[in-house]
Amino acid sequence: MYNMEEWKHVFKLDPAKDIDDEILDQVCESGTDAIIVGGTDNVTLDNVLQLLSYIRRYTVPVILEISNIESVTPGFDYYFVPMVMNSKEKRWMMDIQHEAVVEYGDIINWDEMVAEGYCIMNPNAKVFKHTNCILPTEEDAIAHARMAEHLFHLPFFYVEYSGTYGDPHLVKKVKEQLNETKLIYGGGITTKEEAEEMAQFADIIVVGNALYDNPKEALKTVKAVKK
Ligand code: 1GP
Repeated sequence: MYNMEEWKHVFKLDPAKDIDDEILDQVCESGTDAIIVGGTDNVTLDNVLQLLSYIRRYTVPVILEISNIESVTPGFDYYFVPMVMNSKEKRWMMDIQHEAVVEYGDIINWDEMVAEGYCIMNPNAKVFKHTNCILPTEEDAIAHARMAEHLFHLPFFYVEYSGTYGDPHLVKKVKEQLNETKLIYGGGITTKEEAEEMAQFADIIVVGNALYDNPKEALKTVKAVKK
């Protein structure tokens, strides 16, 4: 449907957070390759539907990054399914996904489902605590990337620093391991310079929080990476 292979830039909107319509319009018209709807806490069917129906007035592809089963609804172009590779609990890698497939397996459109191997690198991020992660060393992160590519054949490996700007050296090292699996980087991108830096290594960069904190600067990250 869409050529994700060519995507470079994505905005992530948190359905639990308020955003002005005017800014939302600019996000939708920014030229970003897609908008991910996703968050950690207080993601409900109500706030997901609200955001979806607003974004749907535009042509930009819209993805639901599934954080809980209750908030899943039809109408998105894709559903990204996080599998947290550095969680201490198998639950976050496999079991909650399994539960969902037990319940909805008959009606899932598999062409819309896209798995993401998550490697969460910021110990202060909500999602790190929520999914009971262990902080990976560079060596660990590289091994997760190799497993994502060679053992699991995942379409995406997501280096997640949510809330803080990450280590470009590590992102570069991780990228060197990946050929088929695409690398997503997210975390702390607030300026076009940071976007450019991470886009040297990551196939796709994700900008989230900055849209709420300093939308004017955040919007500039699109042109910085899509030349
Ligand atoms: C969060 O990776 C995204 O899942 C983006 O991170 O909110 O820090 O930009 P920020």
